[in-house]
Amino acid sequence: MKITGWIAPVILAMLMHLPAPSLAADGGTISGTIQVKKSRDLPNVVVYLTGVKGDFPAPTEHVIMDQASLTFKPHVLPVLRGTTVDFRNSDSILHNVFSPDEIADKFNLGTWPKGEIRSHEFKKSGVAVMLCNVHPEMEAWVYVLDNPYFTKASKDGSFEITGVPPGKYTLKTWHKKLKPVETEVEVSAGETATVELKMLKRGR
Ligand SMILES: [Cu+2]
Repeated sequence: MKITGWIAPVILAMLMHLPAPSLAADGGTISGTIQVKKSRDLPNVVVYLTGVKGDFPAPTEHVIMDQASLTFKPHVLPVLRGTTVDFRNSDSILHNVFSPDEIADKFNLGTWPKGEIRSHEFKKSGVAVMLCNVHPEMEAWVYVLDNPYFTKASKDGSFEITGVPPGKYTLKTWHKKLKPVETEVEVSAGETATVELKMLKRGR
């Protein structure tokens, strides 16, 4: 799979309402491609940087995770630490949201009807599973990150992180079924660093 030009990931990011990191004045760009065996896994791959220095205040804007057609949407939601996620019920039946994970403070928001929202603020970094006690098949993941330099891969495996302060970082990936991979990346002001990654199934 090849990068199809810079415009494709940008348009996809806009369509998918991915978090847009604020543009640092002299930032650089990381542009990459991920290869996996099953391409349907790609839109659920989180790509993020570690080792970025600085304070990143919690966003004031809430992020929505919808419950529609008996499905959490999106299935994987990366957020900056301190983000409040609004869980909306868009179905005509009752849903619940809870998480057994410490990262999510083991919250249980109860059960609520269509059109209503209940919220949780994610204060710890790491990954937490979201479940519904009414529908055991419902499952989603919130990945809480320490800095705003993250994104999700596009359907074609391409991704782009912009406005990255110049420096050397470790770029990491996460997917619930795939082994995480990481690579060192050096970012220079006004330039684009390219990376190519391959993710294999966990347990190999
Ligand atoms: Cu449900």
